[in-house]
Amino acid sequence: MKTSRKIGLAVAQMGPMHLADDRAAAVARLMEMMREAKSRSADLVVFPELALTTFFPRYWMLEKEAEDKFFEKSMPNAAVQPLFDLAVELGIGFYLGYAELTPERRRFNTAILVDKTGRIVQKYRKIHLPGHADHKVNAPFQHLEKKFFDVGDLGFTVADALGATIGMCICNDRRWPETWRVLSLQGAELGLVGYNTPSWNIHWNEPVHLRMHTHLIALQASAYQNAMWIGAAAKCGSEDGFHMIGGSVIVAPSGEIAAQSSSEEDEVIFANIDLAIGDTFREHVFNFAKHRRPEHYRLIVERTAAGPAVKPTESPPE
Ligand code: CDV
Repeated sequence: MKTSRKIGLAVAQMGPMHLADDRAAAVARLMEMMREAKSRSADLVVFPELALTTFFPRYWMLEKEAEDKFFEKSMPNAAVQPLFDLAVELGIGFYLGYAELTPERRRFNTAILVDKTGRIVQKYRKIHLPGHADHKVNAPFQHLEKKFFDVGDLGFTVADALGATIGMCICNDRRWPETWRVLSLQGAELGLVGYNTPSWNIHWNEPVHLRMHTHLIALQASAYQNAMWIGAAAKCGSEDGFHMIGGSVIVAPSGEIAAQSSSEEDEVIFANIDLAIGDTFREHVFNFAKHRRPEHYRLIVERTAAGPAVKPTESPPE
């Protein structure tokens, strides 16, 4: 049995952020949940994707209007500084998702990892951007991430912080096995993800229950196959009439759910996670060095879309 290596992990789910809600309201809610996380002895609290605003990609507007209303020009800025100050005061780290406008006027869907001293130790810019860039006039709402955001340019990286090797991703990234494998190949023991998942799919008539099912199955399989813990924080409930799923979870390297939210409101869930559980999986069934066969995985990096079958390298036995 391995010596346990425990860290307190909190996931702070947010209920709806309406169009009328300003940054101060968001930050006040995040601060309240950060206090609760600390009271439950968390070392780290995970907040959602685009936690400071409503999920604005559902609205058609010009890029400039979106920049003015929903993007952060610096981080921390005056509105968010109290959250950083509280993290230092309490001695707690956090993951925070927000819309980033760079000095070069590039726009990213971004998450940062902040340590207990208030320092940004890692930044991630969302790579798998779902949705579309055109105006779907007949759709009940838009999903304009391809219009408002550039594809992330920082790759999938890990940081040694808060007692763990931590990797980050954002929302739709969690559905792609490549995300988690690239993180686990760098030794990630804990993956953090924030999300806004609309309950309805504007592209096809997907039954609502599948939204929760595919969310959970992606996280549980990814945690297991990569021998890592995952903390996933929703922004959920009905934002100005547009409903999004909850289902914030902490998943163990076994794929089992260690904690799950039970509301569609602001809610903190917590688990005292033992990173050593991941070591056991990494040593045995997912001992990458022993069992992976990258020479047979070339298509994964050579192809984006599915293409023709490859020829077998040898004839099958008679
Ligand atoms: N914000 C997201 O990336 N949402 C997607 C929706 C569009 C499916 C998700 O994967 O949850």
